[in-house]
Amino acid sequence: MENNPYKLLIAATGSVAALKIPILVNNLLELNTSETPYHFEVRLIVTEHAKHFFDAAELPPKVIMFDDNSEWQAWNQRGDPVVHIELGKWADMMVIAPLDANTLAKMSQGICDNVLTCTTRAWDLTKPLIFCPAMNTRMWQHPITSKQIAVLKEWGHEEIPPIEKTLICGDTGIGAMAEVNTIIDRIKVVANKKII
Ligand code: PCO
Repeated sequence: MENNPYKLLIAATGSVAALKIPILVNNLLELNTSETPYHFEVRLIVTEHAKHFFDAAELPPKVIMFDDNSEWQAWNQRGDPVVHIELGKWADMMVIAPLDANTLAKMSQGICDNVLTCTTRAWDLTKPLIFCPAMNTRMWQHPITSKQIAVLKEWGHEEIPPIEKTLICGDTGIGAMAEVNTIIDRIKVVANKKII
């Protein structure tokens, strides 16, 4: 199974819910036992603002993290790898958790100005892409949000909707990222479709 891993590209944007990235990634790798039909190999893409919310030292050593600097460092001349293209080819599935209001807006318009949005812009739509919005309730309720989510769904991307909680800023309402277990359960179901 380790020779034929299921390649998961986890992506994080600049919502405070990015603080859940270490637990999401660690819990995913803990699923890799001899009893499970899949063996996840995880790579992580982050925006510059996502890095603000977690400590990369809490990631399992096996997980390679890509940021904008990795993209620019990798390419110097013709023939060098283009990170956002290589990651898209590598991945069996992409999961954006959290997807903040800004990156949602950019994706829906085709804007690609960092390693994460360049990866989604070049995404092969035959492969699954799951997104987990997270934002303040007031942003969530603005009519532009549902319009932009509908665009992503039209392309076949799948939403795991945000939930109601008392948010980090003290407001209570919809906008918190779906629970890590909910996200992992969905990843398992989608991954199983490829394996079975
Ligand atoms: C800030 N925005 C938010 C939205 C994202 N928040 C969440 C949860 C976490 C804690 O349970 C951070 C995961 O609150 O997803 O808080 C308000 S302006």
